[in-house]
Amino acid sequence: MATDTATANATTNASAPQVDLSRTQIRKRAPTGERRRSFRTGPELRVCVVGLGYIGLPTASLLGTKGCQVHGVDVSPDVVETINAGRIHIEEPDLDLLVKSAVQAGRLKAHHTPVEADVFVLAVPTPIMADKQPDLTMVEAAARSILPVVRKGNLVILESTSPVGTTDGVVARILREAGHNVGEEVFVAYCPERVLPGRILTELVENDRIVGGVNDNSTEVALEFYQSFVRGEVIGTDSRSAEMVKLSENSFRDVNIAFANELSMICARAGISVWEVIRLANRHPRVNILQPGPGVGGHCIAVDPWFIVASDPSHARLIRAAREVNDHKPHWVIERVRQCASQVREPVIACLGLSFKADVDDLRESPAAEIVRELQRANLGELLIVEPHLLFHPEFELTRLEDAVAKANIVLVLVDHKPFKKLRREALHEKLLIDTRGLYL
Ligand code: SAJ
Repeated sequence: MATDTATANATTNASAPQVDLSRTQIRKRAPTGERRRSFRTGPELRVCVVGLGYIGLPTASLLGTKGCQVHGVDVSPDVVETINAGRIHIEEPDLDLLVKSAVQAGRLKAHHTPVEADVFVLAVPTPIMADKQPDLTMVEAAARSILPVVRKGNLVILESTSPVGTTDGVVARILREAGHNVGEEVFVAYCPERVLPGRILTELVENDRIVGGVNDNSTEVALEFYQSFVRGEVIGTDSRSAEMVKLSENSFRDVNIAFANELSMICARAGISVWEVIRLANRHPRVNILQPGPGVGGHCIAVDPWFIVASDPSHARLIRAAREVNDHKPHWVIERVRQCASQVREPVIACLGLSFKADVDDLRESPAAEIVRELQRANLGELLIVEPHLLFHPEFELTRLEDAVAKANIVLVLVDHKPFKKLRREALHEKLLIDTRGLYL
């Protein structure tokens, strides 16, 4: 397809034609050959979900409760065992109930290897390497793992956040190389997940979804599958656009949080409350500034923008700058702690929160955890670490909120967890407060 080639060459050929935006409308035509099977969810549909993490497991259990026969695949023996026992290995509201009911109804089974199915959903991690280049080895491995069981008429969907070109250049390529007629006999599409950790089960069903096939047949088949269980609108496009949509969503948020974080550092230097400034600026009908924090964490927003930067470094200047601002923020916070610690004789620092955002137990890419680790190394005083979402952590010794605050002379707020909001303000009396979330204004 000429437009795709033009996009692929964009980094090396500045005069290459731009992406053809008129392709967003999908032509409705039935796949060639025999009448194909239905891809609507129900007892007839066999679904194989590869990767049972934060996206794969909720998806697998939801499809199980919709009556599909779901076979989940994970490389971890612990994960497989836990799920088959009807339990879960991650914290997410109501997921335990959903998994239990799907497993007990015999609709969800976990295993180490894929089996024959009608639909394959690949939901594996796509991290970045130390040099900020995407690591697609798990997508490749997932695509190769289904090769022995893929049959004519199957639909293969990639849900992992991926650089533009991955669905066609990795997943479809592997299937083609194995002799499959992709687009005519085996359908391949990209459908990015869009759920917010903490609200996964609601958003899995309610959010609009974007579905992009490697050709029109594939888009059409994938649309039918998602439309049968998603209440939001499911919109078709091509796979490269769908990949870029996902990266744009998270880069949009990263850039906007970077703006808030930059503002917070400028306001602090000027002796102005950034929270007051944002609250008042947001009274303008066309202004909506996000909230500053200790940095940006999680495995999505702090990672995905790098996929765009890696693909076109000369143009992705704003996206890169935003990443740098957000990555710098934890260091700025540590510097503030250092200044406070130098003002008291025996610093006792209560660090409130370790997770990457409020009301979750997830420490991945968490700026809060990064800051606490650095404070441990810097040895500025006694550290009392509070994380109400964890009972125990091998790396951090945890203290109760009230005890930590009572004993501390410096209180460092890193996460805006609900229990922290309930703290009596008098408890903070005569303590130095570094409130990176604006919790105790
Ligand atoms: N954050 C701020 N200030 C804000 C909002 C967020 O500092 O005003 C911080 C959070 O504390 C956290 C980070 O940003 O450290 C990311 O949190 P988040 O709640 O914005 O997003 P995630 O990473 O939990 O989920 C995002 C979502 N993407 C968007 O909102 C565009 C979600 O819909 C995606 O499905 C998910 O990434 C993903 O998997 O890509």
